[in-house]
Amino acid sequence: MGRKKIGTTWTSFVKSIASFNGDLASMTAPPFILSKASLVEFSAYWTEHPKLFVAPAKESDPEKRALAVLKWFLSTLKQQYSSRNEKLGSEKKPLNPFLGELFLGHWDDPEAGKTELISEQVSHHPPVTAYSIINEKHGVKLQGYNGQKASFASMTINVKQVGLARLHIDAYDEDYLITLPTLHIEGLVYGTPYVELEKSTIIQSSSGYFAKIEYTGKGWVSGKKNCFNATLQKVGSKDILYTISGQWTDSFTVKKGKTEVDSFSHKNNPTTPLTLKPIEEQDPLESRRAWAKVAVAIDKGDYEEIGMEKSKIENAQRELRKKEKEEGKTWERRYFSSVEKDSATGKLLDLAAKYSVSLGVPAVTLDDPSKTNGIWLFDEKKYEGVKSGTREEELKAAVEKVEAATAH
Ligand code: HCR
Repeated sequence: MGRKKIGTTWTSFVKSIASFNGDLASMTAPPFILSKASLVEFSAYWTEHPKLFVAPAKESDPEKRALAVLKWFLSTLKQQYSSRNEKLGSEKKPLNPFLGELFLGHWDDPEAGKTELISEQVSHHPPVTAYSIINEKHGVKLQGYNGQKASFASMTINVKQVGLARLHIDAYDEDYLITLPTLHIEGLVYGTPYVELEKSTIIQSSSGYFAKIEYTGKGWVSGKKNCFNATLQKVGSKDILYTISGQWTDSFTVKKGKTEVDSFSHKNNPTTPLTLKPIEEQDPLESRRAWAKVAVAIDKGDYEEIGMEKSKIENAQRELRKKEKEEGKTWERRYFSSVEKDSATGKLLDLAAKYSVSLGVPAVTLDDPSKTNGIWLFDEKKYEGVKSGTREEELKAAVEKVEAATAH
């Protein structure tokens, strides 16, 4: 009886997404596939292995640094795309962050030291999350922003990511541009959704290294899912310096020619937990605190309560936007600013465009900024203002506005 009910609900859900408009936020899902985590939390997946995140800074040879960056990137894929799916086929729909929603925390690692995470929802329509992840001790900084464009075809949800990530290593004043993979949801028809990556992503370094990762899905020979092949090349040469292949959800090997020189397995590399403030000490705009009541309702599986609690947040946001429009104001992002041009990214894109063509890889271009409501950069001045307390009044006023709108 219960099984039939879930089956029926799932079928109507799949039917309903067949007509959705490409904005993931507009997709309504039954309570049993709702996740308690908001998309603003997903930025944390970049650094659940802080040791690998800072490893490039320890390499004095640029080729080894580029390889270390590639290894770290590959290690992040399991967290990004399957960590909510430990039991295969249990992917869930995340909560849609509201404008200004924050996810703040840090990782403490005996080797890497402290790595700080700042993630902020910088746009609601279209939904865009920006993040900054900094390890001061090793001078490694990652920043980026991303949104998603989705479509439904042949019983699957196809998701194109817009935006990019950029890693900076202070000691070598080196930048790495990382493009974001396209993905689709498998298992929809059977009620067992999981992510499969497709096509390719590239990592272009300012020092002239070019990594290409090709997602091959289910390997023809191995029959295993989530497979990939990656290569690292020096720009201007067709020689392949390293190849890496394996399963991004499990393990991979690094080869120089035919010789295995390194390997990585998730089994032997447990993740480092992110430290968050207890909910009662969090800022009211921090994700877990803001969505706490919705999370309780999701745990209970109470659709009505979920709807009611979500509506409180959504209506308050609508009211705020309306007021801002009337007053000719816009919501001040706490940590990020939108820029017309980002020259560091521009240089990397030029390099990547030049070499991708010679290597037969589709040219890498910056997504039209209108798709992400701008190009979003971490704003150090804003950050310093928060840390030093000089923006205290401004932040207090912003929180009061949200709280007043929610109380209505
Ligand atoms: C596609 C997805 C929402 C977007 C998620 C993104 C692309 C967000 C940015 C992160 O850095 C990387 C990332 C990882 C996630 O794997 C990806 C999500 C996977 C599923 C979710 C869909 C909206 C869920 C659809 C609902 C299913 C159950 C049918």
